[in-house]
Order: sequence, then C-alpha cells, then structure tokens
Amino acid sequence: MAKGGIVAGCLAPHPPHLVYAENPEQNEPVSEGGWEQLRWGYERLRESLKDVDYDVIVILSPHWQTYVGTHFIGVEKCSSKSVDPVFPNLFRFNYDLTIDVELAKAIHDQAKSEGMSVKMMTNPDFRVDYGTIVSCHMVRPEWDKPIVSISSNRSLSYYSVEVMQEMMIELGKSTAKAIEESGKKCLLIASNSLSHRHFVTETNPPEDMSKEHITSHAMHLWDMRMIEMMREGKSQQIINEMPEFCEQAIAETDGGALTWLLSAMGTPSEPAILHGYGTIIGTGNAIMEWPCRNWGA
Ligand code: 2X7
Ligand code: FE2
Repeated sequence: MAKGGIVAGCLAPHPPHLVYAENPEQNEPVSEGGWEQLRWGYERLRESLKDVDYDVIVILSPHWQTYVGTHFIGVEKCSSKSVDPVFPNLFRFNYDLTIDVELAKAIHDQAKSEGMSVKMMTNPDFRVDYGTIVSCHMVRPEWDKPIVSISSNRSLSYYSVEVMQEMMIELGKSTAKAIEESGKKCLLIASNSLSHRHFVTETNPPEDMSKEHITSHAMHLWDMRMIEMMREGKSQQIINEMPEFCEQAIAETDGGALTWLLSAMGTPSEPAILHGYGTIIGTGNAIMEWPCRNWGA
C-alpha cells in the first residue's frame, strides 16, 4: 500500500458569523451578508484546494473540550441540529456528516501506544461542536468528504499552556504517523481564531460592518506577528512564543489546534499562504494554508 500523507494543513477559524453571513440552506437564521473579507479568504482557500485529491478531513476544534484525555468521534454517521450556545440567533445548523472511524481509531491507537490518554467517543446521540461544523462547512461546503473529529484536551486547565503544547506536539506526531500508515490523503484543519478578546455586546443587525474592528492595537500587533511568522515558515518560533501569545492575546490557540497542526506537518519551515484576515466581534481570524502537497518527499 502506498504511504498516506497530508495534502495541506489549514488554519480555518470557526466564528458562526461566517456561516450566518453565507446563508446556506442548512442554517435557519437569515442574514444580509457581512464579514466579506474573511468569506472571500475562504473562497480563495477553496479555489486553491479545488483540484487537490484527498480522502478525508482531519480536524481539531477548541469547542469540543474534554478534560480527561483526547477524544475522537467513533460513530460513523452524525446528524442533528447544532446551536451555538452564545449565538443561537446566528447559528442553528442542520448537519449530516460522515466520520472516518477507521482513521480516527488508527490515530487514537497510535497516540495510545505513545502513552497518551485517549478515548473513542461512541455515543450515537453526541452533538458535534459548532467549531468543527463551521470550519468544515467553510472549507468544503459540499460535505462530500468524511471527517475525523478530534477534541481539545484542556490540559492547560490542570497544568499550563506549556504542558498542553507538549501534548499537542505528541498528538501531531501520532496523527502524522497514523495517516502515513493508513495510505490516505488527508486535509488537516486547525479550527481556531488568533487573538480572542471580543466585544460583549452585539450590534443590530449583527452584520453591521461599520462596527467591526479589532478590540485593541495590542491584539492587532500579536495577530500580525503570528501571520508574519506563518508566512515566513517560522513554525518552531510560533511554538516557542505560543505561551505568551495565548496569555497576552487570550488566543484561541490555547485549545492546542495550531500546535497540533504544525507538529503533524513536521514543524515546517516552508511558508504558509495567507488567504484572508478579518475580525469578528473584535477577535482576529486568519485563513492560512500550508500546501504540503507541493513540498516533495
Ligand atoms: O467561537 C467563536 C470564536 N472563536 C470567535 C468569535 C466569535 C464567536 O465564536
Ligand atoms: Fe471559537
């Protein structure tokens, strides 16, 4: 069997505002648009991936939070309504998705053999988190690929960002090894915003773009610093600076997704492509792609 591999790694943020603004048939609320800078960024990412052949999307979302180990959805068919607990006015989405349980189990088993605490989630009534749904929808709205859904093990709550990072680096390595042995071509998604300080009141209508901006200059500087490092291929430096970034920018990278992604791609020194940047209720969001398929063996 040919070796499997990662065709691309993506940083794909998940504020539900993006799906709300797109007005897909699965979402109940109706909008007048908004957040176009980011939605055009997603358009460019989809264009970049349109002729890329892959079997499965592997995604880690900070909104599936588990406190004892990393969990993987182990149910083949998931369908229900996902309602954002903070923005039920924007996101009530009917989803119907397929899980690649075989690959999920392979990553689980590999991580377990490395001594990590892991669990297959087999509850058939499990509600898939909105982070996973929004990022998958914006990257691949056709919903024609199975996914592997990985939880965010909040070890930072018990220990520290540093411990969380160590675990995500290990999980990334296990993910890469299991993918290689599976023979499958995979698209990896880290589902998170960058700086995450947000406004606490909503405008009327929510898509009033005259009110949308970053919450502070400090948050802007941190976002630009992270994007520049990604564009310059400074993955190791990103990992080194992650604890400060998480603390000072209240960054959503604290969920481990970006560190996991960088580690799975082998902490690349190749540059990432910036497809778009924009703010959503004041948080910073970048759409980035690492085109691993072009890097050679
Ligand atoms: O989950 C989110 C987020 N990360 C950023 C902004 C707004 C809403 O939801
Ligand atoms: Fe979020």
